[in-house]
Amino acid sequence: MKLTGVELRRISLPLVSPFRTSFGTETTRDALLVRVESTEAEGWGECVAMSGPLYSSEYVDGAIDVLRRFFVPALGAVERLSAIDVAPALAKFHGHRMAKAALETAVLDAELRAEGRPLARELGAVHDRVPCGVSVGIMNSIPELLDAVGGYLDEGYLRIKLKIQPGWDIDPVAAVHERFGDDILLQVDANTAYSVSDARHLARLDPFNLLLIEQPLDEEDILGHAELARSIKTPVCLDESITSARAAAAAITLGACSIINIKPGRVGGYLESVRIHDVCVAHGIPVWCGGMLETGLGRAANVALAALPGFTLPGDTSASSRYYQTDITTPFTLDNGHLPVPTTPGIGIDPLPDHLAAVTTSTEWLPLQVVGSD
Ligand code: NPQ
Ligand code: MG
Repeated sequence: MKLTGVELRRISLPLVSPFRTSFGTETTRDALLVRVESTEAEGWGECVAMSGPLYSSEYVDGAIDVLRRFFVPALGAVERLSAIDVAPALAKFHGHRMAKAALETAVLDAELRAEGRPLARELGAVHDRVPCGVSVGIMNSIPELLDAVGGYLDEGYLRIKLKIQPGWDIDPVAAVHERFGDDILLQVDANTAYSVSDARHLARLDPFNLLLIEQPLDEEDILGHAELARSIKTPVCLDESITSARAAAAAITLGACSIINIKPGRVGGYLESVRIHDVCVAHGIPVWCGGMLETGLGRAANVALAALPGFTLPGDTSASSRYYQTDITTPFTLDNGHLPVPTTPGIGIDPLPDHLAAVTTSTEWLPLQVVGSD
């Protein structure tokens, strides 16, 4: 197919409650949606960058700029474009994986819609529903945390992830462990808040049989994670550090992690996500699908990925209601702790026009040259 234009649409969705992590507190999700139009079909991709460079170096205004000035013109010049051509066409541009992922996903969605093929089957999914966990933010008090965790368990979530940081780690984990026992699947995520010199402190999490500790150290500190992994019992899982299949292979080989969280935005898209999945399966490394507070568009695609056979741990693929009162799509709802894998062509879901219009803060249309066919 040939792209005929790309729309960059900013939306602002209020969160049901503030979400606090070691890098800050978010009260609204300011996201970027990419819609491609082609000679064959339209397609959607969600850019998971935050409005500020807090989780990673990418941020929404930067993503818009690099898409407008470099990525969209580069793809616009390709006469016969398929999703597999997107990453090679953009390879000369360094970084900006979240922006690349959004554009590749939109092209993939358009291509699959045109061919009538669902994303899950394209990626190699083997399940029709996926088990779901939930990420629980840092709270003001332990009673408040216990209430929140109890509520999520009542809703059916199959795994709890507690956000931690220095000063909010051992005590909240001990309290959740004491209240809900050893039967719940419990893990923690530090979003890079510690350093290797905290190893002895983090070893105090050992008694709680956590599934894993996610990204305790700086994203570039692979050797630090390897050292930490040798000195604590809790398995180390990497998130921010894993930016590609090559990075995954290196981290595994160096002993920096025994579990990997795959987020398609962080690694440049769903096609690279499958490669990471394959590397991990070959090494016997369990994977799970992370979350970036996606709307229904990004969530649908994540659920398709999470249905691949190597995704053996519940992901952060929570119900829409975990984050949003009103989503821009038909909401994803939990059924016995699971979300259904979409079965219709492409990502398998469409924005609801009224809902989308209500949360849109700006749109920009980037027309592409269509060469005459005579
Ligand atoms: C993580 N996600 O695994 C992240 C990080 C994160 C579900 O814990 C706005 C947009 C706020 C993206 C907060 C979960 C966010 C965000 C946290 C991503 O590390
Ligand atoms: Mg994380």
